[in-house]
Amino acid sequence: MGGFIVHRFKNRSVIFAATIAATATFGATVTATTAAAAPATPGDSASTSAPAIIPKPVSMTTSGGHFTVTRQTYVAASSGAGAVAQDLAADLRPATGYPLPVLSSAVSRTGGIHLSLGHPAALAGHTDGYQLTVRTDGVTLVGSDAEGLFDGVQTIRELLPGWIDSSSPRPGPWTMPDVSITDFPRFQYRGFMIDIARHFEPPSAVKQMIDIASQYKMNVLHIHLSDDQGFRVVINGFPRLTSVGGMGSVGTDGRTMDPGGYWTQAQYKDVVAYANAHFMTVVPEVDSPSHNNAIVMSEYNDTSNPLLDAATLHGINCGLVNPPQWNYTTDVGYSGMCPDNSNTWVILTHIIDQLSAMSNSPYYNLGGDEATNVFNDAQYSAFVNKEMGIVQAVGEIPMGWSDGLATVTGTTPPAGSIAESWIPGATDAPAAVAKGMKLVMAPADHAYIDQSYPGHAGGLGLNWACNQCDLDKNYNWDPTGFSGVPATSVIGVEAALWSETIPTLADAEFLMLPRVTAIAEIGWSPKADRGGPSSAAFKDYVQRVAAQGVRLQAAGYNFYTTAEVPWQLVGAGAGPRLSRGRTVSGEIGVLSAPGYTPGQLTAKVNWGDGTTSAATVTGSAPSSARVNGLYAINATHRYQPGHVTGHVATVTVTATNGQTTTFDVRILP
Ligand code: TNX
Repeated sequence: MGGFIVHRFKNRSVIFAATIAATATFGATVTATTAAAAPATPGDSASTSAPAIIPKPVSMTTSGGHFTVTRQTYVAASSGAGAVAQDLAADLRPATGYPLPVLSSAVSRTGGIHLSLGHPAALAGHTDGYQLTVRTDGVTLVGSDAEGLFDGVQTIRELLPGWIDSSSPRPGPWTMPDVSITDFPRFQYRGFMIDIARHFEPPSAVKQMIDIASQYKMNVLHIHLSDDQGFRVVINGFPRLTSVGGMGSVGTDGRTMDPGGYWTQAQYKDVVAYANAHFMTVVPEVDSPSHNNAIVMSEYNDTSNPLLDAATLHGINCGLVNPPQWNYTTDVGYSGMCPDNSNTWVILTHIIDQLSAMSNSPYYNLGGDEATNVFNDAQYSAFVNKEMGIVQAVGEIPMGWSDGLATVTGTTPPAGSIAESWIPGATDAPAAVAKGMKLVMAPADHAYIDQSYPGHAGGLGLNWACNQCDLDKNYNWDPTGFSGVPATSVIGVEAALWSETIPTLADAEFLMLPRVTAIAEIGWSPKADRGGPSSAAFKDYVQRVAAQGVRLQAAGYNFYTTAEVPWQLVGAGAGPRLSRGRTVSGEIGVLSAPGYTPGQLTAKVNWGDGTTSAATVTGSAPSSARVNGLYAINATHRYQPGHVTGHVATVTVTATNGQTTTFDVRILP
């Protein structure tokens, strides 16, 4: 069998090499790499004057003052804004500990956050936009629709201190700078793709990815549900798809295969509902006519299934391996279902019907990539043309990978169907334009967030499209900047997290963050001169990524502390109690210091009584593919009688690279 199988790197580097030759603008991937995360030149964090919002808003002005969320703050919702107002209150309650009641819009007291739907002139002609005004006496958010309102709420979260994303109370104060923001997306489709076929992820993990992606205003969750190594959602009438096809996954760490898993239909619907509540539509993908060994292996011997014709069942296999065998490596381009076997269409029709009925997107993704080892053009186009007809018959718009669906001679995608362009240089995009398709741009060297980081941190990531790939590579490109790709054809972008190398949620987060912020910004923010690591746009962006550090750490996410970002130190007081009215002892604060080890940090405390002493910084240091945790700051002090005035101490933390932060600790009697 080995002779037939095309190995990933061989296969894809051929495509890649051809792309480089064909694309004059395509340069070699060279990123400056620094061995360790070397955060920040001193003072970098302070130089961010505008609020650090990702994606960057269309327009934003600041006016000096600030609004503070307090125990008295309420959220007011006018008609149609209630659900998003509840989201906002729920987002802000855990860290603030405040009640944040949601009231009807009739409330006119000052000090509230007012949410409504409307059509301010500045949003004319735009969908999913919002206007946000923060003033000392209150906050007003107007959404052009509920999705715009939700996106405005994400901006409110980013205007607050990053500790707002903590699941337990933090001391605040919860101030937001006074701003006037008008904002709307550049592209309607801002996707995040997760592959749960190569490695299984449970619904809870995908919900966390929804939290992350929707926080940066992404609005499509594309789930790659099936591939050679696994089939991940129950299809009624075909229990073997999951009981057989769901069991394995790509083997890592010397294993032949890793454990698999699958979702019930109830779980799938629950994830769709969760995505819906976060204004993400779910695009299901079951890859065909190749990349489907899990389907073939499940159904090849499903002879007692009354829906299938047992006598001709072996005829579903058109793959290069016959009889079919499991292959849990990262090989591609060997499997295939036969277009002229009736069982193929019984199986696919049930899959398409059931997934379309359970999803909430106008699109059904039939895959269509990397099938040319198995099928000639006539066979391939006959297959996908028939399948696109089935997709249309259930009222969905066909979507698939552009290298096949658009590029192979003889395919006839209906006008307005969607091609996802993934070949570096977008050489697979012009064919889609010529066939009247719309484009989602995911050029692998920029938007495939499964590619390795510099130093292959943690052994994670493939490297066929972008070896040693740092954040500048994800950020510095433009979806309409490829030859033969007119802006009118592009509906959006997608960050694709393929999972061959990622067995755990923490590994997935590591590759996803902060990269997803780059693709989110490209999808949302106005076109900018994203020219390279030294461009003004990139320098501005990495400052704003730096401000995400405390936010991501407060939320407990794993992420890559790239040396391209000047990560900041941010502390918060812990509110220690005096014992016997005089002694402070134990934890006095927490510190976010992404990428720093405790040994790089020193802390001292000015106790407010004329004395200063050292504090300790403790916690788990960063390790391979894991960010460090928040650090605890501990100290002991005994006030002299008569010196316990005000009970406020000041902590200063200094890193070996000169970065520093200062925060107050309110000492409780
Ligand atoms: C290409 S993109 C693939 C996937 C792999 C990915 C790995 C595409 C349509 N096919 O099957 O998982 O590269 O980076």
